[in-house]
Amino acid sequence: MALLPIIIAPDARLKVTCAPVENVDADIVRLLDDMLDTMYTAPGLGLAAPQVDVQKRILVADVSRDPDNRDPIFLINPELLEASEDLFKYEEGCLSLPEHYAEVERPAKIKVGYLDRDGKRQELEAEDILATVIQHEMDHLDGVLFVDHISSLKRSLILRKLRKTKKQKAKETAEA
Ligand code: GNR
Ligand code: NI
Repeated sequence: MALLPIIIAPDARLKVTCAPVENVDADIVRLLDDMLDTMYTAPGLGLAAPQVDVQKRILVADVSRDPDNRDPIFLINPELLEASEDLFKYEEGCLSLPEHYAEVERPAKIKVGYLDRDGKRQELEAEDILATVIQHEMDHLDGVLFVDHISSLKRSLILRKLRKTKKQKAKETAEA
């Protein structure tokens, strides 16, 4: 059990294409568990490895929102196998873009192939919020943030505010 620091945008480490996991070994399983703890503590509905400075194709998610009935999923090397024509619109947030939200439309139903935490090949079908969160996390693995799906005007506004907040935080740290 360990909580991992979450990288806040703008940061070059959120823009990289992550590498596939070669072997689901004990280190990967520990990372999955640490990511899940970090996600629940944040709290968030999902978390991708690059957000915690690990450039590997790994994500965790749990959209149950009920601490007494947790339903986590662990996806390693996820691949989109199918995506519906019909779309689902949802107000997205991101732990790497704190306090900023915007509506994004994505396929409403998806089918994903992946390795589970035992390294076994699995397939998963998801719809609505879970489909949205999985696609949001899979984007992170290719250096894509939800703001890359909205107008450049809204994106610039959000990134400018985040840059300002970062500068302010750095200044406060220097003064302390
Ligand atoms: O906590 C999160 N909520 C959320 C809401 C709508 C769409 C996607 C998400 S994922 C996000 C956590 C996060 O940043 N994952 O990368
Ligand atoms: Ni995110």
